[in-house]
Amino acid sequence: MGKPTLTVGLIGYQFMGKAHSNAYRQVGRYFDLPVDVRMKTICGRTETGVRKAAETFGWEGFETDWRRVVDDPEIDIIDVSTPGDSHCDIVCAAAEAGKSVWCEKPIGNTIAEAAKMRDAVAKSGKPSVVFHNYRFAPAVSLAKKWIDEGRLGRIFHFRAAYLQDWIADPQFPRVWRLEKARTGSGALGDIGSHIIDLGRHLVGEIQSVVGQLETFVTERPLPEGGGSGPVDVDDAAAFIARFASGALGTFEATRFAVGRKNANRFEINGEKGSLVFDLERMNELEYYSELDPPGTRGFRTVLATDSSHPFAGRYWPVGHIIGYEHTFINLVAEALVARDRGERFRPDIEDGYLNQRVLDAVERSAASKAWVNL
Ligand code: SOE
Repeated sequence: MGKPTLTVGLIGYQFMGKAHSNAYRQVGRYFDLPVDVRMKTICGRTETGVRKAAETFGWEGFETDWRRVVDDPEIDIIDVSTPGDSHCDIVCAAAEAGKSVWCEKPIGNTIAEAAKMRDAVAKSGKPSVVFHNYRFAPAVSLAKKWIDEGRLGRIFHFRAAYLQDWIADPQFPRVWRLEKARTGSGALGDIGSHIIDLGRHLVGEIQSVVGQLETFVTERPLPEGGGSGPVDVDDAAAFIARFASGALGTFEATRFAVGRKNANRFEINGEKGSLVFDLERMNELEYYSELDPPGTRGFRTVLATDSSHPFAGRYWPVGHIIGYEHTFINLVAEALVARDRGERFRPDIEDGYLNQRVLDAVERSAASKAWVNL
């Protein structure tokens, strides 16, 4: 008697479609899973593009109409990796069709959409997933383990910055991520959602925020040519948060940190010590402990590949480091195991909604120039 099979339909085939395809294809080769993953259908609007993606990424077939994928009775999981303006329609249709929804972040373009998706998934009774992949970098999972073990004690600060620079050139075209109607918000939702999720995951729920949004370049060439168009989303966001625990959060998300390509870094300061994670050194966790003998204290670098560390041994022996793509493989593995055990996987659509509440509060705070309570 072989293992049961979970059949996946993936909607979207660009960057996240590529990362998710790799995870579905690889996960069974590195983890002992209770199920086999069948990569049945990948979907995209342009036949030439999605046909090539199916061949390249290893999908059995392809579709150009997502509704046909949602209606396929053989499909158990609908993975939503499209631009934000189609998430709500696809997620709600998939939930209503009784599928398990696995959605990219942020789940919605607005809090209203996020609430609708949360409700549709809750009504379906099916487990859900949101692709906040950085929780599953071994060093971040190790930070979570140590915090939960009380190694830092009371947390005073969560300080996070997610810095990119891919649109610092004003001639970069107004792609879909720069159009509010397509994407909801700019750096705030796209990369700010990641550090919000990490803050909630590692420190706890956020009680109130005050924020500032900035759009440095307000007009850009249209990608299809023929002139230029307005940019109506933020290029950069900065906000302060008060966690329900009383910890203080400082968050920055920008696409204008010239020289920073995908620099996602956080530092957590507690009464007994501090932790620092930097995606550009993603296998390492910087640790300072007040418990060390006086005179010997200092930040040390822990390489999160030890046999006692999360995900250890899944890929290579101690000291052999892993990469960005492995965070998605780890996430998929954890989600499949949780599903099999009937345990709640996190982050799920409820986390996606709670993250969206913070995004919405920051936008309202920036507009009103005042603190907003969640
Ligand atoms: C673009 O900012 C992007 O691809 C984000 O959408 C991803 O979530 C992030 O992990 C990498 O950068």
